[in-house]
Amino acid sequence: MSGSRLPTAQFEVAEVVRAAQAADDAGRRDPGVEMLQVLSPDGILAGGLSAQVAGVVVDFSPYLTSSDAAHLRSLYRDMALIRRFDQESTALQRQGQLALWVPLTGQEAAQIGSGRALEPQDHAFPTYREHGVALTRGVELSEILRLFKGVTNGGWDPRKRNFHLYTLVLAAQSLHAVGYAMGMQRDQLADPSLPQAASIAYFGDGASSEGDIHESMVFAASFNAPVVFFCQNNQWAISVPSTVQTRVPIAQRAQGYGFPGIRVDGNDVVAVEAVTRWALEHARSGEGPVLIEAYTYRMSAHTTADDPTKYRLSRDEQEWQPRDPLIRLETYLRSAGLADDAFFEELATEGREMATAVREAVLTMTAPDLESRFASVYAEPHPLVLEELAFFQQYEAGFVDEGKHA
Ligand SMILES: Cc1ncc(C[n+]2csc(CCOP(=O)(O)OP(=O)(O)O)c2C)c(N)n1
Ligand SMILES: [Mg+2]
Repeated sequence: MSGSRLPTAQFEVAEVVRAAQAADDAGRRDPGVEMLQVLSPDGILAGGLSAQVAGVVVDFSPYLTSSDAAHLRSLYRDMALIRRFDQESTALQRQGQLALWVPLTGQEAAQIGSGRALEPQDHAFPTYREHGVALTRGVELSEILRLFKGVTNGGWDPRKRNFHLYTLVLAAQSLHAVGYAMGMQRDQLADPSLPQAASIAYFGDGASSEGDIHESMVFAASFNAPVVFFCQNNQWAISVPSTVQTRVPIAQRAQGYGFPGIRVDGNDVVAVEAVTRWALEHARSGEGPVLIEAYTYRMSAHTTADDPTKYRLSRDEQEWQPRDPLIRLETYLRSAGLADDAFFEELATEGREMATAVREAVLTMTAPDLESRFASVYAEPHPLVLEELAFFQQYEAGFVDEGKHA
């Protein structure tokens, strides 16, 4: 790109497509970095999992839960329910019930696998797309929709489930996660009867370019903070491909900070769960931070305000379709005789009932009254806020309510 002129939007799109193509040609799109996998896209399950991590062979097999049929079915159930929730939420947005929706389709395994690896005392710091992690933490799904309907500033109480509030400022939550981890580390040292705990910072491939991620990783390494950085590389930051964000696989960046980095198949729920369990235990037991790059694909739009046909190739979408995280687990469950038609039919019914309940909740949500919104700015009444409230009430009173005067 010439430095002598500012790029036009058209120029930027062409540049991005060229960069992606060049990365493809150079084999950088999927370079020789090892990607950990247990369940293949064909639904074939490997018996064990081990790999070189930061120069040491790590056996992840003790963290695999794949020999437990009920557990595998429950992982599938969580993925199916959250996909159904995603579909219903998209429909609700299209019908004008939500201001915006952020779909997660394609990322169910990355989210359910990592969420199920957490212990109750751990703390999760999400972006705006972690609906699957919310499900695993027991957050009421309709609470998420209160946020997207715009009738709450937060949606849920983070202290109840150790699932913090959605953060739209890219990567800001990684600083919160590290700070929280450092606090938990000190609390535990002061009171060894407290359980060892870790935090997990979710972020995307695009957010990995933010300064906050660098600062978080430096702090985490310096203070050996019990934190797991969990990057869902879904290949896109809105319209910018991940190949433009980084010249090396994101997992490899951990080396520069001096802690382990692992790339896992983000569409393989079994591997994601095992690797995240290992990483959390590593962090909790005082071994320090870990970076996990869950290599996945955003099968849908960035948000309901986005149209991916404007910037990405249908070729890529078709390439990722057979790697769908739900299909591969269904294939395995059926072929191993661990789930039959009745299981999948019951699950579909459960999904429909959940969707109906969520829809009813959204249709009956009401906005909080004006005073309470101003009252929650500070813990104590504040003269400036009171002044602003009075101004706003006067302003609102200036509108004629057509209903009343018709
Ligand atoms: C600090 C900051 N810069 C820019 C944005 C606008 N923005 C919102 S989402 C997004 C793309 C993020 O991509 P990625 O981190 O890969 O996460 P994904 O949306 O793919 O899950 C951008 C640029 C923002 N929210 N915050
Ligand atoms: Mg992304």
